[in-house]
Amino acid sequence: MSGLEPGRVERVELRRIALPLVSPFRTSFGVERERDILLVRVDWRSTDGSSTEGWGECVALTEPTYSPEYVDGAQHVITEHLLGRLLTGDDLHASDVATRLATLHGHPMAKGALEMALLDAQLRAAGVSFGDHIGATATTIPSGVSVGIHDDVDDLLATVQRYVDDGYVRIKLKIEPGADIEHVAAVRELIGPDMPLQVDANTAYTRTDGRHLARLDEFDMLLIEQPLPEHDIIGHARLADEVETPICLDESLVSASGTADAIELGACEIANIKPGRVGGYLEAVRIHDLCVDRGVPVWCGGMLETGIGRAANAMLAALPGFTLPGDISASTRFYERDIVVDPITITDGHVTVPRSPGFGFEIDHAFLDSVTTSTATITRD
Ligand code: SMG
Ligand code: MG
Repeated sequence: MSGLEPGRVERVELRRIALPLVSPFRTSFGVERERDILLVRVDWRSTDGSSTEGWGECVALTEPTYSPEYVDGAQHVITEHLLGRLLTGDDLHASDVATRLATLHGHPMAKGALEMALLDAQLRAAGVSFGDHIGATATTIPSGVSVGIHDDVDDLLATVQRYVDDGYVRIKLKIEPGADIEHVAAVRELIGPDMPLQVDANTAYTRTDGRHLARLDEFDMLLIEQPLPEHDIIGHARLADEVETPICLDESLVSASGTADAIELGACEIANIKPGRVGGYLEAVRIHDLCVDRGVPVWCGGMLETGIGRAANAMLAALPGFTLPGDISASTRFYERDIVVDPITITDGHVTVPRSPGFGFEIDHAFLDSVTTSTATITRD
């Protein structure tokens, strides 16, 4: 990677933490109440002899509901298969991680967490922020909030009103069959015609739902996110012809090349970029560049990250192609207390992009220790 000193990984710590959510978060695939999160800490030694630590956050959920990965599996594949390939050689760059792990299929969230930890360390060693490294320019970014499915429409409206009062500039509603048209209509009426609104189905519909989903067109939304199963690219392309609201892909997009194909087939009118889903922040930047080149608007998704992942997402979303508000809400949206000393907050609906080296967060070690449920250390031979 240009301008960064190569080095070696001396030691890796895999830490699991338990963080309760401030309220249950329901999607079409289930309810999250507490996060069990895998963090990766690396001790990095540059070829110039200096030592730095770097942190990565794995976005795999407890169960393989959002994608095939799950947190126990991610820890297992890292320990048994991935790490060994990174603990050799003295002149590693974070940008080599994907190539070194390429013969192992899948597991983008596990790979992405490792690449993130190395990138954080390598950037901190150079005193450079990830944002500056990739040419991100925005100093603040608009903050959107993702609202879970509510059984009761009045409860949903009360929740949305609270987020509007908090200053969020864009509302995303989770939907599923039976909790869609009526919910969107009520929220649109509450927030008025001008506030940006979008929905996310997390694959809950089928190819035959085109006419039903077209009923959402009258609510003038930014996009419909991932209505169909992730492998159904042709189905999304057909839906894009049937429905006026732009179709945005999330789960379907797992690489830059796959994103290029989905765009070419007419299935992806807008892209949700999530670094964990695509194997890391460097592939996320490549997808951003590709989408800018093809004229496809992008925004940064979220996986209920702690302050580690949220800071990194904010830096990524400061790239110029991120023209739509992302799911980068305040830390307090999900957590009572964060594991960083400088959690993401929103002011006038915007998040200030961190500027300090690496991914720009500082760990709150005492609190982190208090929520740690296990720690495993792997040292280089
Ligand atoms: O981090 O603000 C966040 C969550 C955003 O809705 C969100 N994420 O499909 O986009 C998505 C979901 C995935 C996680 S749902 C448990
Ligand atoms: Mg989504």
